[in-house]
Amino acid sequence: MVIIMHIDMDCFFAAVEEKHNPEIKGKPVVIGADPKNGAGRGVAATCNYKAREFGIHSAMSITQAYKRCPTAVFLQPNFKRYSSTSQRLMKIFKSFAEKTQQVSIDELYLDISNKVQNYQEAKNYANRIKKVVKKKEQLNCSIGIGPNKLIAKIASDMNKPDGITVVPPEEVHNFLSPLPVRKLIGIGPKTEQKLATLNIRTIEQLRRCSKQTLLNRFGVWGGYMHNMALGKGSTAVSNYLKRKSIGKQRTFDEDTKNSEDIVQLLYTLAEMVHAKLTERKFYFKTVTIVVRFADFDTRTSASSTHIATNNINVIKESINKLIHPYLHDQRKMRLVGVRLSNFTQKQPEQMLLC
Ligand code: TTP
Ligand code: MG
Repeated sequence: MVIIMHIDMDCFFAAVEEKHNPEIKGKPVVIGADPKNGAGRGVAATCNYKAREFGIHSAMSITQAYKRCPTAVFLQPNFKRYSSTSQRLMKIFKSFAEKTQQVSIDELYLDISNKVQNYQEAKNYANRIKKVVKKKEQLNCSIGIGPNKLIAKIASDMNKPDGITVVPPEEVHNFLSPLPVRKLIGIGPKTEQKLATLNIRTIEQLRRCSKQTLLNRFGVWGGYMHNMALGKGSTAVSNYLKRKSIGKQRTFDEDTKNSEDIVQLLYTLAEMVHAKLTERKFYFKTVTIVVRFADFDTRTSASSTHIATNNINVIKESINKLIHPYLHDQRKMRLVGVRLSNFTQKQPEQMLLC
């Protein structure tokens, strides 16, 4: 039986600050830009749960946060501190499973299939991990456990802070049904709005919608969303994707403004990066092109897909779209490049999902 765990630290930056300044404990704490008595610019990176009671949240403008709670403790981020804490935490977490995958500074997946026999044992295992983290780092985390990464990730967010949420396979549908579609990975405000026009607001409504309707409306992404609504997701927990990008660039023999030559070279570079991609069995989401003009002015432009792919045509279509504005520039080009990034490694079962 596959059992996946997702761990996410609670109000990470704020919790680290509270640990370092015990005198601010219990007060609302906001980490982010300087509010300058209400005239500041920038946003809140995060805030502790006390500050959340005032309606403050990540990415809110710092002036708005200040308005909601002027007496909060406002601190500028100390990234070095967060990064060293994160490194120590990850070391602890990684001692609990052979297969782990860190996804951000404060979260990671663990494949604990070979550590526990069932979901009850998984819950006990989660409690053990939480205890060690509390003892060694005096920090809280929340843990989600499920049959794949999608379910584990949604679950870890359900009982924050300091919670554990266990979703065995037989409970996946009931667990997902009442949740808003936004809980699914990749569904942001735009897709949410489009789904609302089809009267789809909950994951149950998304599941009940015919896959064909979603395919017609959203293309491959629609099919993928439907699979998520059914609770299907990846079980690949791997740190293997160390490489962040695969890129190639070439300088023209002579600076040029000839669109055909430019696109032709970009296509050749696309073939080259694609060969490397398939060699590594990677799937990408982001294509970036680099353009350097004769005066050395260098520009990059990127586009991303919702779903990771290894299709060369996607690279070429992105090139066509991204290069277009540069072809109208008066200047000649000296160099072009193509870069792929945002990698995943899909399992064969997931490829069938799309
Ligand atoms: P999150 O895990 O999203 O948030 P959190 O840990 O602060 O709170 P929660 O208890 O809900 O998990 O992000 C981890 C850290 O990343 C967060 O402490 C600060 C940083 N961050 C930003 O800098 N900007 C952002 O918009 C978000 C969401 C997070
Ligand atoms: Mg967190």
